[in-house]
Amino acid sequence: MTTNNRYRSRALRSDDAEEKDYVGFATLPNQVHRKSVKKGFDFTLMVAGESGLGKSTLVNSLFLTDLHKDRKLLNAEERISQTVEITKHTVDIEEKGVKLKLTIVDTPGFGDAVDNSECWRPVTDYIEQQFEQYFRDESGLNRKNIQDNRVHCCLYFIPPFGHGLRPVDVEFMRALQDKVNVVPLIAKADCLTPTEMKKLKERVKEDIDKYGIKIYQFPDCDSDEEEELKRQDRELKDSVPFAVIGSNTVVEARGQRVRGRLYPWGIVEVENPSHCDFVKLRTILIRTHMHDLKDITGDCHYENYRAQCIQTMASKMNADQRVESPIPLLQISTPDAETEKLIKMKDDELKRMQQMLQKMQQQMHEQDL
Ligand SMILES: Nc1nc2c(ncn2[C@@H]2O[C@H](COP(=O)(O)OP(=O)(O)OP(=O)(O)O)[C@@H](O)[C@H]2O)c(=O)[nH]1
Ligand SMILES: [Mg+2]
Repeated sequence: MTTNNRYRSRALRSDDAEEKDYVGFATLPNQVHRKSVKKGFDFTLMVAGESGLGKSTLVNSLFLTDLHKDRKLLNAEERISQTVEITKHTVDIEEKGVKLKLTIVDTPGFGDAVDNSECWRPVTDYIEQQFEQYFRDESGLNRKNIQDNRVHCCLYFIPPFGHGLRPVDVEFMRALQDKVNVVPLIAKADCLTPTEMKKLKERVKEDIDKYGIKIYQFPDCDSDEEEELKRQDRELKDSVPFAVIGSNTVVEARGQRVRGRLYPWGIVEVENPSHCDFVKLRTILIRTHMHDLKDITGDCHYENYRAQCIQTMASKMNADQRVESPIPLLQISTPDAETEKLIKMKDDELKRMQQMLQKMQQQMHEQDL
């Protein structure tokens, strides 16, 4: 019997002695679980940052999990070329019966133009367009099958070559911070020694504080969690900004086929925790914090957008009676004098009938006595 069926049959049994005091609402989490598993999950991840930092390579490494399909992996790397426009890839993944619709939004890196001011604009515009679409759908007639394309997380790539954040990084992350969950990464971690990496991470963290950049904040672990879990949680948080390495080639290391980069002096393994934080990043994105990232997107970022939209619409409506809103509004007509008279007549009639009913009830009551 599957776990779900076991729960269901337990919920249906009512003659069980130990279930005497069991009304049944304890199965609510299982009901929710069943429903969400049936519906499936979705998650949208975006990458942004300077050109050539390995954004497209990393997202390919993140979700191509089958190391043995090396042909496919090699082809994937061959295919990766400079990203010239915002591209959306959607894949349906299934693991142990749980379906996930994963969308990756790859953005072209900045840096090629002489003037990089407002280089974040296409990215923030894209995020807002998804909010706008969701807002329209949510306010429309068919709210049941809304396609949710809102971006749940943006991985921002910081170059490994500098001494901290550059003004353009500060500006870019600030432009993103109120629209999406920003997770900062240090790209091409194989370019730095462990000591250099430690120093750069500290500088980046200092800069994030100094410039008041709001990055995604990991929720605190519950105080009654196991010590081991708390330790893992701390380790994850301490690793921010995550140092990552991307590769789509499979190489032979210590007798095993691993995803990595082959250099004349050795192999850099993408999934080796002593080489980079790739596994930690994948853990937070997929295993531990996907739901929280989605919650914050809906409850904070989208909610802010929605509130702003409604405010703008309201002030527009106040300013002039013509409604020019991003969504079609229902016209609420004010009743004219004739309609008001009719409503009043109906109200009076209703009142009279109620009084009559009360009288009849009273008479029946007196007869009974
Ligand atoms: N050393 C090193 N090179 C990498 C890494 N990841 C990617 N590269 C290489 O860097 C180059 C650029 O990679 P892309 O993934 O195209 O970079 P991108 O950020 O998508 O670039 P744009 O599309 O122009 O924004 C390629 O030659 C990759 O093989 C890494 O972790 N370390
Ligand atoms: Mg790219």
